[in-house]
Amino acid sequence: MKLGGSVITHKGTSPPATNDENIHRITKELKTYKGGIVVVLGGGAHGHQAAHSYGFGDPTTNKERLLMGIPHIRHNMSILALEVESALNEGGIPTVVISPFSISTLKNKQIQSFSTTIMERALESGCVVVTHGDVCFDEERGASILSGDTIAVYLAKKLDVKSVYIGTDVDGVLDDNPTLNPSAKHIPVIDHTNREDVLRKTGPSKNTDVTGGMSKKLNELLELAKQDLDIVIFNLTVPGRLTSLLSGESVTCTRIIP
Ligand code: IP8
Repeated sequence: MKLGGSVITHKGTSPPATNDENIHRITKELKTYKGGIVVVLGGGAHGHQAAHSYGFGDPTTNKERLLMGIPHIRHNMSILALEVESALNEGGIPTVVISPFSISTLKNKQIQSFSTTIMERALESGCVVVTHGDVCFDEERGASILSGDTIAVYLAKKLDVKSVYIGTDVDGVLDDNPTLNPSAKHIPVIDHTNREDVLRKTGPSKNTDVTGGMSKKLNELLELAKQDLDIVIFNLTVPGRLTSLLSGESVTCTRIIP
C-alpha cells in the first residue's frame, strides 16, 4: 500500500507539514483490513523539497553536494515515518518503521541490494511494516533518491504480495494534467492495447518531484503487471475509497493489467 506524498503531507509547505487529518483517516481505513500490509510512504513535502535543494534530480550535481543532503532528507523522512507509525500504533495497528537507508544500496539510481529479512520477520510477527521513499548511498553517484513506487514494485516481486494499491490525489491515471486541463479524462484500465498511448500522454509531475512522477510510476507498474497481481492506482484523498478497495468492492480507479 503506497501512501502518496501529496496525500499524507501538505506539499509545498516549508518547514514540511504532515497532513494529520488524512493520516488519521487512512489509519481507520487500514484498520478494516485484517491481513498483512506493507505501507510505503511517498516523500511529499518532507522528501522532495529537501532532495531538490541539494540538487537531486539534476544530473550535473556533484557527489559531495548529494552526500551533504543525506542528513537533512533522512531527518525529514524519519519525522514523516514516525508520524505515520504513531498514528497506526495509536489506532490499534501494531506497526514498525524499517527505513531503506539502513537496508539498501543503489548503483546508478537502481537498487543494488535491499534486504527484506527484517521486514519478513516483522510481518510474520503480526506487525504492519512502514517503509518509505528515502535517500540511499549510491555506488556510482554517492547518493540517490529511492522512490516509494520503486520500493513498492520491488517488494511486490520479493514478498508474497497479492495486491499493490497506489494511493494518490487523483482518481487514477488521467489522459492529461488535470490542473492544466480540467476536462482530462480518467483511464479505468491500462493494458497492452493502450499502454503506449497512455505513456506518451503522462509526463513528469508538476510538483517538486525528483523521482519522475507518473510516467516512471507507470512504467514500473506495467512491468510488475506481468506477474498477475491486483494493481490499482486510486484516489486516497476520497474518504472511504481505501476501505471499499480493501473489502473488494469496485471503486473509481485505474487498474493495470498485462
Ligand atoms: O515520493 C521520494 O519518494 P516518492 C522520497 O515515492 C524522497 O517518489 C526522499 C524524495
